[in-house]
Amino acid sequence: MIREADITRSIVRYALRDLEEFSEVDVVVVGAGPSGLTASYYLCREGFRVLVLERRFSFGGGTGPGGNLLPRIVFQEEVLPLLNEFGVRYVKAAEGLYVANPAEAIAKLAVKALDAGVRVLFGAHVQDLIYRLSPLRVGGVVWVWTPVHDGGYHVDPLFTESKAVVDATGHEAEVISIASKKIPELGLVMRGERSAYADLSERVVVEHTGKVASGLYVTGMAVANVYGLPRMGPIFGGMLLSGKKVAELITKDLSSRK
Ligand code: 48F
Repeated sequence: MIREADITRSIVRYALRDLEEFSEVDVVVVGAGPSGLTASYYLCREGFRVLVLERRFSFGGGTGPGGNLLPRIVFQEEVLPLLNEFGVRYVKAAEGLYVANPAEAIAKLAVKALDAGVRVLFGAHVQDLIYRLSPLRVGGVVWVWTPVHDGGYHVDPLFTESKAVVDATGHEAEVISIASKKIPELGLVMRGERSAYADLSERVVVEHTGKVASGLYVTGMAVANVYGLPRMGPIFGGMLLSGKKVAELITKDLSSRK
């Protein structure tokens, strides 16, 4: 017979083990959209302990709705090796452009990341950062459960310390926006996302991906908001390339500290 008490015990015992482990990791990635999942996959493959905190209860961020709710997203030619690595199927749709199904793309990114060892916590809203002085650096994140945040209750949070924090929160660039207001010592200024220019945006978002302060990195659409770059709409190659690039930069930075 299935006992309700055993259901509860099982959940509490294993969930609390996870939460204890999540008090300190190597890298916190905020956001389980395409850039965050790609970054976390490549970081985990390098042997780092990676935790993805996602305020929703699902993967994908802006991927699922495709282009204006039409179930297709677009990738450019240079990203095909990554799609092949993730096992995402695509077909050629125009010169240099390939279409894929958003549900498949995000499911396969998520499976790849989880199989590599990435830990994911759903319903965790990052509301602040941990910082240190001398030397000045970001040292982790401050988070509460999403229903607590959305309910507007004042509930003291939990912390996750880390060597690196990645803002993969999409258009809002929530983490860096918080840092720009609450850690003035970092001197961060949000320039705000600009109007659409897909070709330019795909290039410059990847170029600007990287470290914004000691211990704090940016990837994906958040890059556009931080640096005043154009948006690109439902083309996703830059998100994957940006995620891969930030993972490589963090790997270099953390490896040189060992
Ligand atoms: O928005 P999102 O998919 O960001 P991305 O990886 O990709 C952008 C594209 O989806 C698309 C685009 C480019 O083609 O224009 O928009 O840059 O995923 C961001 C994730 O971060 C979560 C949010 O719920 C979403 O799943 N998120 C945002 N703020 C927080 C957060 C927060 N404060 N704490 C936890 N998660």
